[in-house]
Amino acid sequence: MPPEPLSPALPPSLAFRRDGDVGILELTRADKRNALDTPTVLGLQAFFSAPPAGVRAVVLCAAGDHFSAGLDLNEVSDRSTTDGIANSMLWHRAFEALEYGSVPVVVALHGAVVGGGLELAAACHVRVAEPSAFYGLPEGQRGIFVGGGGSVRLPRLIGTARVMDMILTGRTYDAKDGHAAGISQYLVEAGESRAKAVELAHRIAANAPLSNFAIVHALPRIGEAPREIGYLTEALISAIASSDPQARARVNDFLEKRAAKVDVR
Ligand code: 1HE
Repeated sequence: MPPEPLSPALPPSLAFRRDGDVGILELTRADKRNALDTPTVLGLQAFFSAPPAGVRAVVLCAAGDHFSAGLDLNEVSDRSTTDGIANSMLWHRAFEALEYGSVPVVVALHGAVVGGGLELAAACHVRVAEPSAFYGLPEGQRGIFVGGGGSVRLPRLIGTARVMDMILTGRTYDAKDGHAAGISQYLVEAGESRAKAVELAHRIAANAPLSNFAIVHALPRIGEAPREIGYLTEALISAIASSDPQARARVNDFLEKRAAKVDVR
């Protein structure tokens, strides 16, 4: 599959391909270990704010030996406090566009998944890792702090105590321990993360669009809402989703023995 040019154009650090209704977005700045510079972050924001027509799920993956070395440190050295705030808020908007966009995102992880790279992975909806993956937050060592929403998302994913330890001491987790801690949902063999992510994305793309919308938008918000608001939101969303013609057709397919049963996979 050749890369597909998009409008607005992606920066050279990102490439897009299609596999049917699955979009594959690749970080392509392998020579800099996919360090995330401002054009890349703006490219992610533009892409996820308006995914290409016909794309119903996205795989985010990376070229080279590492998923991402995080923030491009060249951008930090001569930045004012005001510019630092603006830059962090730019990352927030970009990763929110991903997390609360219109398509679920499966991320394929290998090699370094550190700093802003881990923040990016945490904004995705499903994480698939290879044995080479390792996770770290070297911000403490670099004299900085997470700025891509990591202090919001990572404690929810793996707990404040682990994140505190990672930033304070520079502790890293290998793929196995990261998986046990809950960073990845799938741990696959070397070289298989992209194929697994594409397989999962095809499964997601086959869901009813309204179900995927409810899952991506309601589930995390319900998790953060007070109980009574959570129950109310759940009742409303589930009623809306199940009154959709696609839901009716799918339920009828099952009742009339045309749909697959739940199976171990
Ligand atoms: C970079 C970056 C970067 C590599 N910014 N240029 N992130 C970090 O503190 C991680 C820093 N990176 C590393 O620890 C290592 O590069 C890796 C473990 C990821 C990979 O090691 P290796 O031996 O494969 O590569 P390398 O030789 O260290 O790097 C290759 C090139 O990429 C080299 O440039 P070159 O011109 O000498 O070839 C590196 O300078 C460059 N490179 N990482 C800029 N991060 C929103 S706030 C988020 C806050 C953070 O993300 S803090 C964490 C920053």
